[in-house]
Amino acid sequence: MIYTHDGYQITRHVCPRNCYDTCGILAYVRKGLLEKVTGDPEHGYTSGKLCSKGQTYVRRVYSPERIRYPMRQIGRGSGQWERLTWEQAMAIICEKILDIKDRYHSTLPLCLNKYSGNFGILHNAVEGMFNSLGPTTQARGSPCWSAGLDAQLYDLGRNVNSDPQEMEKAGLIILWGVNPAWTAIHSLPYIYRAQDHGAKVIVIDPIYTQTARKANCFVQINPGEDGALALAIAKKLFESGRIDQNFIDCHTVGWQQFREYLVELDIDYLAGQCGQRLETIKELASMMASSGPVYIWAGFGMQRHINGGQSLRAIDALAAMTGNIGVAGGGVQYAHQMTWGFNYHFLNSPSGARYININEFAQGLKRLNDPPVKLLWVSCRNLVTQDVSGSILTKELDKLELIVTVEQFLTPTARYSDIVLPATTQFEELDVVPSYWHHWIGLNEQAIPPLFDAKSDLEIAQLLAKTLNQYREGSSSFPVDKSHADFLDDEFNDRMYALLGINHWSDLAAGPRRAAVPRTAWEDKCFATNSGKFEFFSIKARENNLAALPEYKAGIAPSSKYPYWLITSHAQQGLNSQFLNIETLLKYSEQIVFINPQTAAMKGVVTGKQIRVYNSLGAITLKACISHDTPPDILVCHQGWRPGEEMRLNDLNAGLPSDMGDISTGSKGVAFYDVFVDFEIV
Ligand SMILES: Nc1nc2c(c(=O)[nH]1)N[C@H]1C(S)=C(S)[C@@H](COP(=O)(O)OP(=O)(O)OC[C@H]3O[C@@H](n4cnc5c(=O)[nH]c(N)nc54)[C@H](O)[C@@H]3O)O[C@H]1N2
Ligand SMILES: Nc1nc2c(c(=O)[nH]1)N[C@H]1C(S)=C(S)[C@@H](COP(=O)(O)OP(=O)(O)OC[C@H]3O[C@@H](n4cnc5c(=O)[nH]c(N)nc54)[C@H](O)[C@@H]3O)O[C@H]1N2
Ligand code: SF4
Ligand SMILES: [Mo]
Repeated sequence: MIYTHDGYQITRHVCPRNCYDTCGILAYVRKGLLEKVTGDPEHGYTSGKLCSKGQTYVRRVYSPERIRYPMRQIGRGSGQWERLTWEQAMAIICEKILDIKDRYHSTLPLCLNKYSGNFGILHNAVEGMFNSLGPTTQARGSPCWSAGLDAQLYDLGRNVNSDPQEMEKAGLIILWGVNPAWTAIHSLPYIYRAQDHGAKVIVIDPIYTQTARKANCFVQINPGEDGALALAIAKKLFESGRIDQNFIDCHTVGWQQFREYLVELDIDYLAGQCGQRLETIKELASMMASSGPVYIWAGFGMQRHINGGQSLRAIDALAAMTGNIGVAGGGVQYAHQMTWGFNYHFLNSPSGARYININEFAQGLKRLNDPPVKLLWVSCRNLVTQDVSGSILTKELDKLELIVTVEQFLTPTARYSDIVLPATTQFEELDVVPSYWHHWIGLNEQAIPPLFDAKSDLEIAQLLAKTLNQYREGSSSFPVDKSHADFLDDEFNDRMYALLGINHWSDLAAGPRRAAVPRTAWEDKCFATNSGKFEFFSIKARENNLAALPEYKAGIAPSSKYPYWLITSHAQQGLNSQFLNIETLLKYSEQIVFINPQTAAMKGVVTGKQIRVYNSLGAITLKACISHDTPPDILVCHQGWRPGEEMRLNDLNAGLPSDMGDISTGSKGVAFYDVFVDFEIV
């Protein structure tokens, strides 16, 4: 698996962050030291390139800030840490687990909160270990993509997408609430190539983003009003007969009802709602009708609103009525789960588990009393900065008897814990990592031994299971003697091997493989809905108390008390709360709020001024930057965590639920971008 070249041992890796791109990486090790990383040229989508965050990996691995040893905090939040051995840490945790079990005659007071720090499949060991303890309490759902996933399940039946490379074949690309120039940079070459072939690119976003700068046409939409825009365009196309009747007749159900609905719609009202002139809608309709295949990339950003799922259903309907589904270079691309068909044997059975919506975690902790949660295990998460309702959350955390966080850095969540356990990076462990955007899967080899006392989430799960059983036989059924490789053997199956065209996962050492899934999603037009067709009218949606049709559902608008939106979209140099603590990225380490010049002038704010941004939930102080990129009624502040930063953007976020998410992830999504504030000079 490892070969040498110029004195280096070169190993293959995958960036396991929650990122569209899931890049292939090569690591260069000499004399046991990781000296450099590059992109893996064998990766067909990321083609040997890494983003600025990926370029920091050597510094991240050897960062002086890394947690080196298990540690106990004397007084939660005190900052007084004492080093423990693994044996001591495990003893404290196991004694507490058994004590709780005895007092409550139940394992339900044990709670797990895990999400997206590392998407490697062996990290599912954490859930597996927890499930092996008996019925526990677990955070379920996603802060990220649930509403959009459900929308496409209603319309299409499965979460499937086309190969991003298909963009090259598009006549028109619509980047709808997505900012790939920051969040998925490896998609840009395909967009540029399409432009070279004559394709036009439209960006639909409330903010004039870096992606918008690359477009031929920018539509500055009112937040949460994508449904209004999609339906207005749909009405225009329908009225002028520019629809694909053949596709509609052969491959859809519910057209009759949708058509009747379109007839009733008031286009002036819809245009007003989304903040567009009728001419713009007319122009967008004619671009859609005259440009060849239309490739719509519906981003996660557009669905972070109370009506996010319904808005995506309207976009899907627009694509379907114009025959833009199942055609090369067309479709509505959101995210896929086609290459995640592992066995998940080690998850064990979560039977009897009690769930808390991950987006209402604080409220869930507060609500559950019979029995209450007493121990929290946090893994691959920085919930204190990333979750909504931050201030309620910390109050609820205060009531817990033990918080254990498995981490690489002393994040605000780790600092809120009693015990931190040091986690390895992807260069110190074996794994396999799929993507939710492209169709490549890569092997993540081990390049170097774990630093200091770090262990992988899998090893930690095994150590906990083993120690618990030493204390009390039969406490955990999690397999303790298997290696990472044994677990990969268990996780792969014939279907995954056939999909990747390999006999064994270790064949991936020769390079990442593209799964043999269709490059064009739905090319056979056999949809996975109950009807087997694209469903304009979804009985399933109606059964779930949602509109059966992709009807217009208005977003919410600012009030006179809190007249500005606060949009906290994803940062260029951070990956959620990660990376801004790494030396080379520290120069981006100041939290800035971008304000339209007109708005700023009204309050006498100039660039560099500290302003207090507030609403009924709290207040935070930020440095202002005047920017023409944001409209007068929106403040923009990119999410992220910087060391030493106590202020948290999500303290201002009530975490309104979005409309969908239960069927794909077990809980509704969250309207991260429906936040309203006012501000003043400090
Ligand atoms: N550099 C970087 N890359 C990342 C991440 C990161 O933090 N940094 N995070 C990763 C993760 S976890 C995710 S989920 C993805 C997210 O990446 P994207 O899918 O690009 O999503 P966001 O950044 O949330 O928002 C994208 C755009 O949606 C716009 N937007 C907000 N509200 C609306 C609306 O109502 N309508 C429309 N049309 N647009 C709207 C925002 O202004 C923003 O420019 O990126 C991944 N990649
Ligand atoms: N205001 C606002 N808030 C948001 C969003 C937004 O747009 N605006 N976006 C939301 C979205 S889309 C998402 S996906 C969430 C993401 O929220 P989280 O899933 O909490 O993701 P991260 O912030 O990346 O934090 C993951 C943590 O895992 C740690 N980690 C990395 N590798 C490992 C490992 O191998 N083992 C362990 N145990 N830990 C590891 C990292 O050091 C990091 O601290 O945030 C959400 N929060
Ligand atoms: S953060 Fe995203 S783009 Fe950057 S290296 Fe990782 S997967 Fe690639
Ligand atoms: Mo996300």
